[in-house]
Amino acid sequence: MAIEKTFLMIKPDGVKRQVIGDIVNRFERRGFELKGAKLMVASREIAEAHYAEHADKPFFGELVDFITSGPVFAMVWEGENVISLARTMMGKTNPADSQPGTIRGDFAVTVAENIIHGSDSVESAEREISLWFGEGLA
Ligand code: DAT
Ligand code: MG
Repeated sequence: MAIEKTFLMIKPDGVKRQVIGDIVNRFERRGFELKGAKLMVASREIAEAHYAEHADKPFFGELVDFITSGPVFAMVWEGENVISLARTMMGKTNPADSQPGTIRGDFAVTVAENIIHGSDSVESAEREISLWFGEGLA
């Protein structure tokens, strides 16, 4: 285990549902530190780069449409083992499989609108932080 940084993003459904505060609060209470955050509408270019690993999937077009459909709340969090612990706190990709008490288990019911993104490895965290924030984090 190590001190890590991860990229988390509240998707347009989460921003519309007004659960930014609740979600930020969960990570603060767990003991993680917020290192950067911004509300922004993602360009198609950044959305396609972010989800490049899914470019061949049948849902890719809808995924990019959805992520660019309204503001997202992009964040960088730091802490011990934060990459994997944040994924546990988020719940499964499909909210139907997510336990109550997880973010997706509490706020979502369909995979297409599952409230939050979180990096899945050290490599993807580094790539995503640099894609969304560039340099200059606290
Ligand atoms: P995760 O977001 O848990 O890392 P992923 O990387 O497999 O999951 O997929 C990225 C996003 O794509 C996911 O959050 C929601 C969407 N998605 C995944 N599988 C899907 C499917 N079968 N139908 C529609 N959207 C899907
Ligand atoms: Mg993923």
